[in-house]
Amino acid sequence: MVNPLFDRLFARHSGRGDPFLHLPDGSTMSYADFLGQAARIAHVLRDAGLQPGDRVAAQVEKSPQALALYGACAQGGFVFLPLNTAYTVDELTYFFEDSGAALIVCDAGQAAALAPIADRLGAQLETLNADGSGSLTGKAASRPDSFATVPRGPDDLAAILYTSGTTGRSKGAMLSQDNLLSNAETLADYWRFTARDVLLHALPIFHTHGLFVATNVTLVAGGSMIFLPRLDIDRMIAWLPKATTMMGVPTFYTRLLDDPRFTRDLVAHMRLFVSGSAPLLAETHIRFEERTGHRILERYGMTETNMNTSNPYDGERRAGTVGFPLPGVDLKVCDPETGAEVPTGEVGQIEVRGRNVFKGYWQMPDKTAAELRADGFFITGDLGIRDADGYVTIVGRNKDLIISGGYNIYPKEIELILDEQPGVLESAVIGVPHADFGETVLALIVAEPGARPDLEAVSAAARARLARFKHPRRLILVDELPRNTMGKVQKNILRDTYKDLFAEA
Ligand code: MCA
Ligand code: AMP
Repeated sequence: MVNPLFDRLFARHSGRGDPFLHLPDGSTMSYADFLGQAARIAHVLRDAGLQPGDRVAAQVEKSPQALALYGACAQGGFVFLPLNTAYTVDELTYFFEDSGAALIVCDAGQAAALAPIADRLGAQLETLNADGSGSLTGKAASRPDSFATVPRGPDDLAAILYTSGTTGRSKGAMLSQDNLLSNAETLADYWRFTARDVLLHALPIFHTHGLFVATNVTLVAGGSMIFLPRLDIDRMIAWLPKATTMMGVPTFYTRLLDDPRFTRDLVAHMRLFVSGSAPLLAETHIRFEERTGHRILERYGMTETNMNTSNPYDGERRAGTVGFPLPGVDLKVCDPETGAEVPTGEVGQIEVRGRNVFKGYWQMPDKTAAELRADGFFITGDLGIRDADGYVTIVGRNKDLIISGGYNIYPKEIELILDEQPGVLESAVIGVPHADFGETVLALIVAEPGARPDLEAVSAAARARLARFKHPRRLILVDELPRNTMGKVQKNILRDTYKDLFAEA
């Protein structure tokens, strides 16, 4: 075994002429063609002088070629660094610089804006567009369709995924080959994936859910994916008859339920629906079962840990819970202050340990030490309860985090920008219930004495620097922020005050 991740996920499918990807235009891409494309791209990367361990940062639209870039990185021993397509140039600059990316791959439309940054950082730049064209695939076209796989060990890094931090500075989660592979194998087994499975894939491929959960599980099982560029209900409904399984964030399920064409008959043949990345309301779970007869299987994970818990395949999928720790995952519910385990049925902070748990934050030893205990337990920042039957329920967060449509948003990053604006004394950014996205961003602004900040200008400043999904839906001027005796802003009071603002569809 020279390169466990590549050998077990990709190489074992070499020569297979049957479909790996079913594409929106009705065409398919076979495993053999996909692996050929990955090998050609691996040649381009190596010929560009990249060494094993170098970071390849990619902000590209979802396409078979974008997925082949992931395969190329695995085969060539490069560290894949996928980036949300919504990130602004400001946000990207930080990721490129922090990771020391050797190569940046972006859409041609972004190249002019990113080229000077790549130059300054000494990184190379290639383009890859939504339709698969671009300089990367252009160069790859003339390269051989096989590549001598670069040897790698289980502890070598396969990917870095940035997650936002409570201080406003994003942290690069270092994921090893074994982190990814062990979790994919566990999930494929737990959820009974086989080569006959056809997964309806409409998630983005720059986060754990769409890339590592959906794609790696399919690769382990040798199944295929209906590869849609994004959530598009018309297309989902058209393709569901050809699928056996689907994965999505809760918004996928609420939007499907809102469509009268989503009927019991349409999905009678389906084997499995999986939800995660954000809490699935028990009400959605129940509505889904009433409509379709299927019980959604909810699981719980993090960028740093891949998947930690899952409802059972055969046993009861209990609404509102995230199920049991997966095989090979140790899970404790602990007192946040002392770290001691709390009794069954009591709320505590969830800690997890296992082969799935990451290697730490890229070049941030202090942050790693603060969250990853010496005995291997990772402090998730999620608050949960384990009941007498062993089911885990997430009841809240010990971290200031908003999850909107499955995307994580750390208020601090937004508050830092709002606080800099003329006339703003301070701000508090909170998540409030939202009918479509689960939660959305609301900003409360306190003016400097005597000042009248221009809220539209304040909002424009945030828009210029932050990805669209992080923009506050509304800014509200308030006289002061509620504080406790320690002077800390009581966001729970604010969340309660504004809870009904966006709750109705
Ligand atoms: C798009 N917009 C959003 C979001 N997505 N705003 C807030 N939150 C979002 N999630 C913006 C758009 O830019 C647009 O702005 C406006 O909202 C409406 O867009 P719409 O067409 O409704 O959005 P969409 O394209 O349909 O996308 C919604 C979505 C998408 C399908 C929920 O965000 C999505 O695919 N989310 C999945 C995220 C995901 O994969 N998370 C997994 C992270 P404008 O109108 O101004 O143009 S991995 C993870 O969390 C862990 C590890 C785990 O457990 O999985
Ligand atoms: P991320 O930083 O994108 O990896 O998001 C991880 C966070 O998403 C976790 O720490 C949880 O707070 C949340 N999360 C993921 N899955 C679930 C779920 N099924 N229920 C509730 N929260 C979830």
